[in-house]
Amino acid sequence: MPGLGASFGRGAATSFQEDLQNSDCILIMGSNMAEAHPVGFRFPMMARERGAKLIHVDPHFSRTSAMCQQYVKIRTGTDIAFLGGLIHYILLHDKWFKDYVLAYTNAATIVNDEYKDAEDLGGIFSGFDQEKRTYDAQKTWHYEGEGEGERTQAGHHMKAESFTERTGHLENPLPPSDPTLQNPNCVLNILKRHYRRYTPEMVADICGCSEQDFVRVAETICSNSGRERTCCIVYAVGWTQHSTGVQIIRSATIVQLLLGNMGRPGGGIMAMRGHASIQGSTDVPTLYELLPGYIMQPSALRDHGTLECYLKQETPKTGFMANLPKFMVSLLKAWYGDAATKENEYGFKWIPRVDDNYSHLACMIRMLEGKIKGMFLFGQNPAAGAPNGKLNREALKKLDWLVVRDWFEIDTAAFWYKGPENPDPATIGTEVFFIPAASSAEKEGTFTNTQRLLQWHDKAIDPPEDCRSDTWFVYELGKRLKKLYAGSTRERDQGLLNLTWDYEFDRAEVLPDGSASRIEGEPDAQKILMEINGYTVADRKQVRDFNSLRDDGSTACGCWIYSGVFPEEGNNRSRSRKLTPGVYTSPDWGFSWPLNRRMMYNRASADPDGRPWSERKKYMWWDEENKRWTGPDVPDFEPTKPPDYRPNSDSTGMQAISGDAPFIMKPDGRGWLFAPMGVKDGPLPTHYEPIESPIPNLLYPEQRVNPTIELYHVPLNTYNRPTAEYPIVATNYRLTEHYLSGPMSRFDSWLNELQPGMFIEISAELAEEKGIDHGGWMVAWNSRCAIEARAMVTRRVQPPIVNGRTVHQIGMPFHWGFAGETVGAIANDLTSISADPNVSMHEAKAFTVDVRAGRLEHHEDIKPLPAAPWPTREESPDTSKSAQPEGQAI
Ligand SMILES: Nc1nc2c(c(=O)[nH]1)N[C@H]1C(S)=C(S)[C@@H](COP(=O)(O)OP(=O)(O)OC[C@H]3O[C@@H](n4cnc5c(=O)[nH]c(N)nc54)[C@H](O)[C@@H]3O)O[C@H]1N2
Ligand SMILES: Nc1nc2c(c(=O)[nH]1)N[C@H]1C(S)=C(S)[C@@H](COP(=O)(O)OP(=O)(O)OC[C@H]3O[C@@H](n4cnc5c(=O)[nH]c(N)nc54)[C@H](O)[C@@H]3O)O[C@H]1N2
Ligand SMILES: [Mo]
Repeated sequence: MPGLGASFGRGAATSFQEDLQNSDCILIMGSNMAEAHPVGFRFPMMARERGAKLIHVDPHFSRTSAMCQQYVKIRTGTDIAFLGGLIHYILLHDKWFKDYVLAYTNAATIVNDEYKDAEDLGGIFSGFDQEKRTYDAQKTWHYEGEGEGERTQAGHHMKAESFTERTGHLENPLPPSDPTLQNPNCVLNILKRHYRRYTPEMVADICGCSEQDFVRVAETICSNSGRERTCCIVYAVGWTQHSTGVQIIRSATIVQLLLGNMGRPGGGIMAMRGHASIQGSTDVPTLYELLPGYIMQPSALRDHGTLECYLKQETPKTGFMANLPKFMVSLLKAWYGDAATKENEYGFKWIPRVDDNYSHLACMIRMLEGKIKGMFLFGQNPAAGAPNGKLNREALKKLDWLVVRDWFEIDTAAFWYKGPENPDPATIGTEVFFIPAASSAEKEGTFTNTQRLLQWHDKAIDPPEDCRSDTWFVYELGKRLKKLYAGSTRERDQGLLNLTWDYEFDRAEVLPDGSASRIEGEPDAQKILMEINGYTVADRKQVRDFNSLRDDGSTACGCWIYSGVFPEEGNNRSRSRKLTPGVYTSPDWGFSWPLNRRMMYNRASADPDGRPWSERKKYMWWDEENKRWTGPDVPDFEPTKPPDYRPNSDSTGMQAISGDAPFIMKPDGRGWLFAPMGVKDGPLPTHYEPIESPIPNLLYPEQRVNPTIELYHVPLNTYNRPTAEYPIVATNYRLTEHYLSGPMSRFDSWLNELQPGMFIEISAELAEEKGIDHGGWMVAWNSRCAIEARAMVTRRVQPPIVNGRTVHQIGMPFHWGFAGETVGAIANDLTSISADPNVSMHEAKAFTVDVRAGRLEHHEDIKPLPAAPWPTREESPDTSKSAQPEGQAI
């Protein structure tokens, strides 16, 4: 089962945190960077010292807000309205960076004329299948002349997460365009129409901010973008954890492309990722629908029977991902070694095929339904950390066995005898195996941080007693399984039997104090990294980088995007620690994928002719004398392709990308303002209300929420109706002093002293209305559960005025549970399970509740309150207006 963490903070920063110091303006939105990324926050602070403007847009005022010159309070879940307002403002006031936009984006590209915009169809786009509640993008969103083609989108069960699925496929790398922008179907005109009603008034009405505050933000961002200045956008899970999360991030990319901020110093989009190495766990994924390096997992529901069919279907004709066959075959060689031959398609048939949504949340629903027998849990605490904590705990009770490998007896390991429901162990059949895990200081390996940087850490000491590293455990488990299945002739066992499994330590493992390790059987993490980097099969020499990979079985590589991290014996680049004075890209500090490149799309830092846009914002440029791209970073471009190179419409692969097209992953090399494919809920971000929201959609009254959202209608997972029953908007967030669902901090007495217990932040107005005292107890509940906590009455949360009416909004940390030195209510008992269509993300950042003063008298109170029967799965294809209860669509 994929890691919970992995499914929460998807994305990758386009740049590196040190580069934030070069920004002239930083918009922090959906992130509390000062508290959740306090070390990296020094760079926005350095920018501010140099005169940059910092802006924070967030439902609650935090330490980040306090450090910014502008703070705008918004209602949670309304970011697309805000960012759509920015797009409208940029276009209306002609603030877009014309030379950049016309050359580097698909602004001038013509979309086929069957395309109908959400603006014309009341909030849905053409190509929508009412029954399945999915879009067929290929049908009507494509560029002029592309036609439907052979390729279809992956089914709904496959999230659009592989590079090839995201970047799509074009027959013609030079799609028809109108650089004069007269054609009504060119992207920029579609964009103008789509956002024409996202006016400052509309933004203020939906988001609950003031028009003036919004306009001030828009002016600040626009006046700090262009040739001479750049603006960066920083986000984290305040954006991702929404039913529209992927589209919120898309909106930011549109803003940044229009303003010419992508691929330039001080620009870009900084995805602030979470857990140590969560970036790593999506790169070499713990995800069900991806193979390492964002290669699509073969699917049982597509034409993936043979490697040939798979590659034929998935390989784009143009752009960088045309290299897919090299990466795929090299991956198979790394996994299956000598057993992978041309004759058996390198063992392709041994890879399991996906046939449904197996993301964490979907699996917990299956578990609740009794369809899953056992679970291994490596460093994850779903009993408190996953949305709908109560449902998660109930699901665990349905298991036959559960293995928890952790440092502490966490909530998920103790669910059978402790917890808000006072469980009776005699009634629970789950056998729980608690296995102690080594901590990061007790093992060696790499972390990949938020800026795609791999850094090696040595083992400082051996883990105590029976604690072992996760690598030790998995390696040992693999060895035992191989032994168990040895000699089997069943086809389905051959993958396991042929798996290369040879990471023995064949050098002495010496600890920093010079003593020998006493851990027997610890695999050599360095060997694993060497395999990930890749090697030539004949002589087992490390390959320099992924440009050396081949599709004929002569090379092996465990994860192509990491190739180059260990380019030759003895050169573990993730271990390098050299700071080069004066070069802030620090190319000798760790290894930044891909190819040790710090900033993605950096070809865009030069103009179409290859000259820096300005002296002040110089980064990479074309060196005419030496005929190559140069600058302080690794060019994100073919190093010797001149700016004036032009393909023709028959060109394939990288040949099809012209010398002035910086977005080489895309099949046309352009930044996509309009996405003709690759997103499942629309080619343009559109404002929808959160699944739970007390107000209608002011922009599209007929279409309340994202029409493609996946809902799970099971008794413990009801959704609150947009009625007066749960009128209060709620969100949640982190505290510097605690970590996630709390195991890593709730067992630490010093941190507990600093933040001793669960609380809910409420406004003075709400406190007065409900008679709740500051510091006193309060109860928050909805149709799923009820929790009690101390009330913090504060001006840090203030009710937004939405469409002329006061909407109360509250916020709370989500760090507590029932295990640990301090215990407290679980915020996630109030959140629900749902899945956004692109990445299966839940909507923990926006839900509804009601509150009262006082305490929960006894645990009986926690029984779910009467659930509204609407919406059900059957009823929810309801974009047909007539079927709507209360005239509203979900
Ligand atoms: N101390 C500490 N540091 C951490 C963690 C921790 O638990 N403790 N966790 C780590 C992990 S795994 C992650 S993923 C990162 C997460 O880092 P962040 O995303 O910064 O963490 P949060 O505090 O959950 O959410 C950020 C902000 O989003 C706001 N927000 C909520 N809803 C919305 C919305 O609809 N729109 C907007 N614009 N803002 C909204 C919240 O009010 C909050 O201020 O932090 C990492 N760092
Ligand atoms: N309501 C709400 N829910 C959220 C979020 C939110 O903002 N709001 N954020 C979400 C996000 S972004 C994330 S990342 C998830 C995180 O959710 P989880 O992944 O469940 O994170 P933790 O609660 O920190 O649990 C991690 C566990 O790993 C253990 N551990 C640490 N190191 C190791 C190791 O090396 N080996 C092993 N075996 N165990 C180890 C720790 O002791 C801890 O018990 O929570 C999500 N849930
Ligand atoms: Mo996270």
